[in-house]
Amino acid sequence: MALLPILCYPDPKLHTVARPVQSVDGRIQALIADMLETMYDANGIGLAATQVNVHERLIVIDVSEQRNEPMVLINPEITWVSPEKQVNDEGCLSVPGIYDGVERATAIKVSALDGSGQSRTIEAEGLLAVCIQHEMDHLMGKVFVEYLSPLKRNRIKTKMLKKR
Ligand code: K1U
Ligand code: ZN
Repeated sequence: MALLPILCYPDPKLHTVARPVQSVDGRIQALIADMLETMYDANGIGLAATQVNVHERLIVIDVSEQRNEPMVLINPEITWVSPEKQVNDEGCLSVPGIYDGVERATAIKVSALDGSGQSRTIEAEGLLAVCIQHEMDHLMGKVFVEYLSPLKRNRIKTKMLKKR
């Protein structure tokens, strides 16, 4: 297993649209193991392959308190979103130190393959629903700061560039 470098905003590679995973083979299983290790090491609750510069539709998540309930979503598709929306504070491992409110659906249904290539349907609410929507945005090349005002976004961009 290996820790993978995480791309930092405003790296243009974060805006790449990911392609579907063609086959859940040994290469993908090794990537899943590395992404889980990287997510736990960074104290994140989720990580999209885009963030480690792999542009395939794969995300890992663990929102459990004990950090022992890893979830793998391959080729995820949202099949239902609740009409109810809520603003939650979000963070991002690609935008370290920045937290701000984003409006998301409070509940969603998602179909995806798991780490063994089995088809799954997930009904999510609360933090899990927020995290899945955040990670699926990454796969579409969208970073959460793009929901913020241009003024806030530009301030964040300047701060991140100075940090480099
Ligand atoms: O995608 C990522 O960069 C991971 C990100 C996921 C996320 C956190 C919060 C809301 C939506 C999505 C993180 O894990 S940020 C760091 C973190 O652990 C965290 C931040 C706020 C609340 C809970 C956890
Ligand atoms: Zn993120």
